[in-house]
Amino acid sequence: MKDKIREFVLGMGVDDVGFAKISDYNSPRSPKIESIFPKAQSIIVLAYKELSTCESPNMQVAMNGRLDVMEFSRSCNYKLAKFIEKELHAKAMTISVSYPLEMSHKTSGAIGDVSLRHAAVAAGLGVFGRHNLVIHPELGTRVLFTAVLTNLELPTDPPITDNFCIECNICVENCPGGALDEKSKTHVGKCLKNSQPYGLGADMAFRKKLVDSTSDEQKAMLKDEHYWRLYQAGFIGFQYSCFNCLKSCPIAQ
Ligand code: B12
Ligand code: SF4
Ligand code: SF4
Repeated sequence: MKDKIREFVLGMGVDDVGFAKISDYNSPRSPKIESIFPKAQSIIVLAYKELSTCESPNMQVAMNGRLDVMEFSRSCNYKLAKFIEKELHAKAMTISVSYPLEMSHKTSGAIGDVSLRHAAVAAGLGVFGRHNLVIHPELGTRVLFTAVLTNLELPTDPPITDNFCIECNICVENCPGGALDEKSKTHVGKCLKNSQPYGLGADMAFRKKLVDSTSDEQKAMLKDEHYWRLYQAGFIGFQYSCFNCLKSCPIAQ
């Protein structure tokens, strides 16, 4: 069964795939899988190489590369889920690259329904590095994940026991916000300030300032590039302005 699924996934152009029994997935801060899909038995994790666009100093181009992977991965997730339902006569549910996310005070909009890093580690696709990202043996850090949950019983792939991180600290030194200074913890606020300057925090601050401003100040604010970028983020979705930890890690590059 795993071979059939692997062949289907790799045939779509996905870079790698791994399997884990739900009981082997352990992400202490994430919701229990039973609360998402009570009969789920396994998680299938798909790995996609991030393009060299992440190296571009032009943030539109860098983000466009991310959008390409996101769109491709959404299609692959859906096709795999359909394959499982139609050909293997089982149930499947897709987990996307990042959003939609639960946007609440409880999660601060920073906890996915399934932690794809923990799922990738459980499925033998990589190990955590000093940057708190998962390093894949061939794709390095420039890898994104999606997943499909299913009630098929699929045995867990062997875990990776090597530690690829060489503790060179390049990721920590290249983080513009100091978000990686503390080991094994990404400081969410510090990262967001740099990686998503047109996110929820910026949107709230802009609106508050707008209502507290005079009519002339409001006109100036609406003509400002900052608002134009917020506007674009409003319909495109998350706009990352930093890829430093992802692109600077030398492993497998
Ligand atoms: C919300 C989110 C964020 C938030 C919050 C991050 C956070 N604290 O988890 C913010 C906006 C800060 C963020 C930033 C980034 N993100 Co993000 N993000 C997510 C998302 C949607 C959910 C993550 C989540 O649920 N976190 C909450 C819980 C699970 O985290 P946690 O238990 O507190 O674990 C943290 C630490 O304890 C530590 N950790 C946990 N266990 C262990 C074990 C060891 C041994 C070590 C060393 C560390 C460690 O890692 C976590 C980092 O704080 C995932 C997609 C998904 N559904 O998984 C993508 C995801 C994690 N992001 C990703 C990426 C690439 C990024 C960015 C590079 C931004 C960008 N330009 O793309 C940065 C990198 C930040 C970094 N170095 O950690 C990728 C990571 C791919 C990979 N190779 O690992 C993911 C998996 C998206 C994807 N589908 O591929 N992200
Ligand atoms: S994405 Fe940028 S700001 Fe966020 S942790 Fe990585 S290097 Fe730091
Ligand atoms: S840049 Fe260096 S310290 Fe950071 S994760 Fe990669 S190998 Fe580890």
